[in-house]
Amino acid sequence: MTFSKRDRLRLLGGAAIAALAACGGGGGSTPSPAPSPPPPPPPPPPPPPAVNILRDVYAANFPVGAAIQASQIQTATEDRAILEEQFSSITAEYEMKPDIIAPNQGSYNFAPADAIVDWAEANNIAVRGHALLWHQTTPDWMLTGMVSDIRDKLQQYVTDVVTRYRGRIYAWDVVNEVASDSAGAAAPYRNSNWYQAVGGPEFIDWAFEAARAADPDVKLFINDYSTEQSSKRARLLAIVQDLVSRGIPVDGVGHQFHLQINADPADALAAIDAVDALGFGLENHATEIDVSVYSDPAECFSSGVNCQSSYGTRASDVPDSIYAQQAAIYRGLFDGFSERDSVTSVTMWGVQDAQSWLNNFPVSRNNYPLLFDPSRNPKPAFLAITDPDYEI
Ligand code: 9MR
Repeated sequence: MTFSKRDRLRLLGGAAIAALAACGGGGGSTPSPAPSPPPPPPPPPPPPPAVNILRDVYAANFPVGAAIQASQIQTATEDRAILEEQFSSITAEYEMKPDIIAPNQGSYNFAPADAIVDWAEANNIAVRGHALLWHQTTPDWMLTGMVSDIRDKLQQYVTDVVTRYRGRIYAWDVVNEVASDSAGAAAPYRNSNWYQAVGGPEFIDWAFEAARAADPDVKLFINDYSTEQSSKRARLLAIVQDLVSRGIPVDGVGHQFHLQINADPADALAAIDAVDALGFGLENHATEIDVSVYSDPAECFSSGVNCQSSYGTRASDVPDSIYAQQAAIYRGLFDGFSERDSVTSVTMWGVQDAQSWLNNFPVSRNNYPLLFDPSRNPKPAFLAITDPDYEI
């Protein structure tokens, strides 16, 4: 039997009390009866919880979030239990986007978003809002008519949604993925449906201004992917620089950080440092973290060719060395985030691997990019970021 330090202290305490009683305790002259045999040692304390608690490990640094779907929390699922135990923030994976909230002009569908926010509040979990404007989830009706109509519709939508959740959401991704992936006529802006309908990037200003007017306290973010790559980062930061210098109310930059297994955490941390170096005092949120077990070339993403072949349909099909590599990336990220005061929120893009969008992107193939496996077991990546003594 082995004893922990706590057991030993407890045993020593018990022995000290027994010794005191044997000496007559408080003194007095009556002769003591013959000593009775010492009591048996107390039973050992219950074993510590099987896993550390992610939200507690980083409580002094930032809330740790996960993207969730309403279906994960409406009944007592295993995912809900993990969320309630491990996470301190959530993001709706899609229920707070305009195509879900406002598929048709003139009526709103807030029920799934409300269910998520109500549950989060009841469980002392903060809510990160995502996303007021994204080219992929804009309902058609919003982009029809004259530019002034489009502006009015955007302002109305942003005002209504931000007002509804005022005081209940700590940050909004106001615009998502507005930077371009390459140099082109519209660069640094994405030549999106919004950019084309408005004839320029003014819709970004309108969205931020309407959001600020609706809630003076919520933090307003511009969110994008691939900021770990210097060319994309430069285009996003050019947009940020322009917005802030014109007084548009931007509080921070969201970095999605959808990484691959060959990623170097230093590149992601360089993106945080680049925002800090702008000197505007902006916050940084890591908003959609996952680390694919694959490493795919550019043409896999652009046209689905030359993608790495699937490891298989069972989590155990992935080599241990890959899980170890993934764990090292996660540890590098979380250590680096903890060292940077400007990082004020960190979110995983899902709870467990079966939920991940990467099972269907860039091709259909089982992927295992998150902290818990499809059976909801904590992975080496989870241990690496919750236990500094865990050896990768
Ligand atoms: O993971 C999300 C998926 O379930 C949704 O169907 C999709 C459309 O709403 O959005 C996915 O999340 C995206 C996020 O909102 C923005 N960055 C890329 C994410 C993956 O596509």
